[in-house]
Amino acid sequence: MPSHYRICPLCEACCGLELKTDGERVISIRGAEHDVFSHGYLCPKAVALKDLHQDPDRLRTPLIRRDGQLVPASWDEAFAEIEARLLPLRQAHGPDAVAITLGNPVVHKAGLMLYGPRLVKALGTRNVFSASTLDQMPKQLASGLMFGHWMSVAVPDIERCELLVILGANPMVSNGSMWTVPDYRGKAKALRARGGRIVVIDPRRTETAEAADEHLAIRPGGDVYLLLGIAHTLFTEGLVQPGRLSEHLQGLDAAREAIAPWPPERTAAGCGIAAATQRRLARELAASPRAALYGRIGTCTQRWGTVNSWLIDLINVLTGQLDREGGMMFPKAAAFAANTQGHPGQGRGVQTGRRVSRVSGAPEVMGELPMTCLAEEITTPGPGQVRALITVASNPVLSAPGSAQLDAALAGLDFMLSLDIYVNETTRHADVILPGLSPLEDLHFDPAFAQLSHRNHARVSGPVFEPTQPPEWQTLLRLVALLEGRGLEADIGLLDDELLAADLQRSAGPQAAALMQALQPLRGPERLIDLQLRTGPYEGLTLAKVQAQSTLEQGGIDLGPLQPRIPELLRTESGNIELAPPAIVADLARLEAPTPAPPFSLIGRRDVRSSNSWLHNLPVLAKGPERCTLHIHPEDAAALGLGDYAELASATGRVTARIERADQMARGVVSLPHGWGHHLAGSQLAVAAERPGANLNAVLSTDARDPLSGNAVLSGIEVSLRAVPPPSP
Ligand SMILES: Nc1nc2c(c(=O)[nH]1)N[C@H]1C(S)=C(S)[C@@H](COP(=O)(O)OP(=O)(O)OC[C@H]3O[C@@H](n4cnc5c(=O)[nH]c(N)nc54)[C@H](O)[C@@H]3O)O[C@H]1N2
Ligand SMILES: Nc1nc2c(c(=O)[nH]1)N[C@H]1C(S)=C(S)[C@@H](COP(=O)(O)OP(=O)(O)OC[C@H]3O[C@@H](n4cnc5c(=O)[nH]c(N)nc54)[C@H](O)[C@@H]3O)O[C@H]1N2
Ligand code: SF4
Ligand SMILES: [Mo]
Repeated sequence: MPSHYRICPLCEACCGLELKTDGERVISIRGAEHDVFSHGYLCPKAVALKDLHQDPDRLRTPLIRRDGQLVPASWDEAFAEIEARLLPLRQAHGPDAVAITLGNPVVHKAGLMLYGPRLVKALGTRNVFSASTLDQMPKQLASGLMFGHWMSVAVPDIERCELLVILGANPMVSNGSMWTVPDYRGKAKALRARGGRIVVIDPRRTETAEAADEHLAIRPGGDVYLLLGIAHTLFTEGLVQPGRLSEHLQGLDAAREAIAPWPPERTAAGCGIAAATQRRLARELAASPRAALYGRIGTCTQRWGTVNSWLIDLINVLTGQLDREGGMMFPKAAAFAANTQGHPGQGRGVQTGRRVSRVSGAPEVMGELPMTCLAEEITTPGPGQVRALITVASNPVLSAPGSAQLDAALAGLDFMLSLDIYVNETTRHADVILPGLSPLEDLHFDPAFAQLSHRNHARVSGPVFEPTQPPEWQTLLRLVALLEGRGLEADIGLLDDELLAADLQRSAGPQAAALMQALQPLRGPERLIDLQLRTGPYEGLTLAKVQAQSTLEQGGIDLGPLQPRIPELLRTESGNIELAPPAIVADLARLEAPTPAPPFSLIGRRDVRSSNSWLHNLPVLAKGPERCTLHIHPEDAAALGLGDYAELASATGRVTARIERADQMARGVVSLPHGWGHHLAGSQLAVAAERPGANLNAVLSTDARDPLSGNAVLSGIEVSLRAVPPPSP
């Protein structure tokens, strides 16, 4: 029975897997024991790759809408339909009339990740939206402003750390985010076994908190106050000790001044954490020889997301923990890392607001507008109105706030194209759907997550089965060809060559032709990966070399523990770490004294057997207890007289959810996971529809954003609850 080495594409941990197959069937899936990065670890989702490969609902042919129904069609028919319907709309109304959304799996699929930007460029639209503004945009913006590049994000050096403080993340369940760290559980255990400590700051006593030394139940949305209190303590108690970084800092005095109004005694009410505790945390972070303060999605999906992300790294700098072994360090990826290219220690920094959204005037960040602006751009008449939409691996009807408005807006589009593998809540509105591959039919390489890994590595895995459809990079290029007016018969190979040659002309100048030659005979993503490895920071790496070592026996190439990278990594204009970016300091000036907490606040939650909205159709993950439940403290449930179900209402929406009493919740905080609500007519998700769950995003509103990054506010929403009978089936 053949065994295959395969990297899991389902989450950021990027675990190496061992698959045994028999003909077209998957027999078993285990962790790849010799993988240099994940060492045999895997989670329950990896096993579901078998169900995903075999899922009868997974699309295996294009679909076209005929007489209101989505029916199977050939690829040529599908592209002809796109040409006939999309191009005239764009011609008549201009490039901004066509919007695009890019979803989470784009980052996990090299073909989508490397060729998606080609489509975005060919569209030439300002209306680019992605899951980034429902997630980590604040982190990327703060990192960009401080260190000079969007992907210069520091991660905990967990294997050498002695004090790990986790704010708004649950890696025990999520398996890490903006921090590629397979087997967090094992690494956390080892940290504690060597005498280290873990502190988790989260409104819910999470799985990660249960396995830590200390849990502090913060008030939802209150992180800005806690972080200010910590930073203030560092300044006023003489604990500022950036050490080696001192000569690379810009704006230390401005940062001190911005924080001066916020002593812990003033911030305690806003975060629900006593002033003495805030001071103790500051002293511990400063005193530890190896400490990391790590903040993730809970700190980003707030009004103060960018300010929070800045404060976190400011504290890491002030305590001397940034860029130090065992602290927060910067990975050095073998390929695709802009912070390894260009001039070491010098750059142009990042900019935002080069365009603004038409309706709300929200600034562009990283080339994107906020996802919470999509619906209004479709429904508000006037020049530049969005009339057509392309969704690429995204399900905003479940994943974006204001679901009901967005769902209605999609129904009103003149044309919608989806690149997806399911007919789901979003793609049911499409006029044409072009399917992607099963992950087991596709090449796997991680352009993004190697830039966020707790240890440097290079790994790649090939398809386990012969592809049954064109790979998605080719689909994207066919769309580019249509948009460029090359027609239905365009030579995609030639287009690929031309686009790469043009890129090389810009980046490599006189060496372009020789490089192009060296990459023969590769095409598509493989050629781009080879190019990036060859021109990356590790001498002698090529795709062939990484492929040769990415086997079950060798498990990829280990490139060692993280090394200090400042000042070489910096790409700011000043060549220093910007400690007080003016936009962030100005935003902070608008922070007001804390107000009392509302009676009930709503937060989210993730489950080990789920991934956002799209693994709910796989039997191996769907079985067992219902996962889309509203967690509430038992005493709160009793006080409200709740039975088995409650209606949850915000100022803008309401849903009914099953109640689960959970003493992990702080009083006055309730939690519902996102990505559910699979009851909408026209979806083709037979398993998911059996237990559809409630859509959290139907309760959340499109109005609340972090103004700097455009990120949606998904946490700390004021809600009310009342007992209701079970929903009728
Ligand atoms: N309230 C609330 N909302 C949230 C969050 C939250 O915490 N709370 N989390 C947010 C976060 S962090 C994220 S990242 C977003 C995710 O939200 P989205 O980006 O919308 O992504 P998913 O829900 O992961 O849906 C993925 C889509 O890609 C399709 N797909 C899967 N594999 C492939 C493939 O190989 N090719 C193609 N073409 N399509 C594929 C799936 O069928 C599905 O339609 O949700 C966000 N929404
Ligand atoms: N099993 C599973 N794994 C996943 C996913 C999934 O859906 N399921 N999604 C993947 C994706 S797209 C992402 S982005 C990552 C996210 O990975 P993580 O960032 O680890 O995300 P969560 O598990 O949602 O943890 C966020 C934590 O923030 C807490 N929180 C909520 N509000 C606040 C607040 O105001 N302050 C603080 N301090 N904490 C708060 C929540 O209670 C929660 O425990 O996970 C990825 N991995
Ligand atoms: S932790 Fe993530 S990458 Fe690892 S097996 Fe699970 S889903 Fe796959
Ligand atoms: Mo995400």
